[in-house]
Amino acid sequence: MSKNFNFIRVILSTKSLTVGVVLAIIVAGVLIIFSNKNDFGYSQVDKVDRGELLAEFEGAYLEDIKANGTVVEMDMVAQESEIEIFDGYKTKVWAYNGTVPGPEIRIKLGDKLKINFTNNLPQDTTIHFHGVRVPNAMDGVPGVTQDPIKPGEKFVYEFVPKDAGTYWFHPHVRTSEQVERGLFGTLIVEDEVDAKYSQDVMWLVDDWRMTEDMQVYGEFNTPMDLMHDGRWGNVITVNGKLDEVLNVSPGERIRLRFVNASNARIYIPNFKDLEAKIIAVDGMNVKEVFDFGNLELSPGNRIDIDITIPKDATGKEYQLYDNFRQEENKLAKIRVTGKPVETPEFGFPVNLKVPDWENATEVSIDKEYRLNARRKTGQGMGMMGGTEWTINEKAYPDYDPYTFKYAEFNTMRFTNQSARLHPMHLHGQFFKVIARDGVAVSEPYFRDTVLVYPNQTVDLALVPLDKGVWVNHCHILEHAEAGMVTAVTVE
Ligand SMILES: [Cu+2]
Repeated sequence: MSKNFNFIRVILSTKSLTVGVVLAIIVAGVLIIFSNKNDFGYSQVDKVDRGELLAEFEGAYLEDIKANGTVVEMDMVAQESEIEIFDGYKTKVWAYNGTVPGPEIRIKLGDKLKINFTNNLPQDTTIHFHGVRVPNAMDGVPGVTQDPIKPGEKFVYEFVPKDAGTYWFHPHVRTSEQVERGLFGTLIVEDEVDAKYSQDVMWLVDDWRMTEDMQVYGEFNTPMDLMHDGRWGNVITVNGKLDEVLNVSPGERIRLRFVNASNARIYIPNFKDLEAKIIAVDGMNVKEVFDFGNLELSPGNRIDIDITIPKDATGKEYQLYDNFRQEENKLAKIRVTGKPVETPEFGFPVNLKVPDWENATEVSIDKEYRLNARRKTGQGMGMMGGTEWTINEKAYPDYDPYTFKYAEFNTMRFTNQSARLHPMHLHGQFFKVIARDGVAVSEPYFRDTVLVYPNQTVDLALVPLDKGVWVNHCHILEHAEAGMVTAVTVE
């Protein structure tokens, strides 16, 4: 106390006027340095050169792709349909071309995909191609990139995907209802290496909330689902089946692709007694393969793995488990039969150009997204049950758009101020996680969806190469329906 008092007296003393002026200048300088912050309170001082980080990104993925001249054209109809999940029971669903999952579309890198789409649903709809870098007008977001497609109307989706990998598609209108009813399919853009695997197989994981007569529970966006982690089901299927089995021979080398099409359920898929390496995440090849079994598969995420079936495994079955929560779920299995076959020999299809960005946390945070919930005011207890999910205190369609700079090194932070899970998905871009709770992390891959745990911060870096307005939302579909959507403009 007395020291402070003396300090003030020194400044005020006329005899010490010069000292006072000098001190005042120093204090003002310090204040200026510490007030050099952006709207979110983070320092804007970059401790490393953004140009160097941008240079590290060079060649990580294509800015644009040259079409090879092949057009893969197909008709697709969204319609009411019936499928058999439980023996002897017809479950009413909404489906693309009558099946759940919908079509597994396989094209080659450089092919143009043309989908002549018809909406025969009783509601408006659109199709969003999750993770695919498409021209903005093909992104399927009503009110942002296109008008909703009305019942009975048609729309042509047409684009050349810029990246090989595992993708999927689903509606972006009343998504929590339309996806839960069965509207989704997969898009695999094949690279040359894919042909070398003995088998290349999709395992699409989904959960359903079913009634006792094996029908999709018809209340969506319930107050409970909105307050918590969305609609977790009571039935889990892989490729629409309760007991999906992949038959293999010993020695086969398999590419297995996982897609999580659930509204809200998160999985940690793993085989307990079969070694498998993760070779791709969210479509893109990783820089270094790593063990399968610890990575979350959140709604929207994809994981591709490379498995070699041991030569002495004839007669064995390998069970795929989910261990995200305490209970253990059995998902699907691999059954080994027959005589051993030759194992295809080739290196993992890694992308050595994925930047390390080891110093990325030395760059200031450009944009912050605070994720939170609030009671809905004004309208009382409506369909949303009174809970709204907000990004920066706004619930979609109210939002503050952010602008990211095209082809520059940008950073962003998700700050989860709630006690719930939020797998955040950014359309049209890939990003890299650089820190969690302020601690640098090294993920050797890009993503398009990242799970943000309760009260956690996740920092990302990205170099946007695709211009347009892209939504950025929670992939727990109930949270998105209740407002957890914003948009970024890349220009
Ligand atoms: Cu969420």
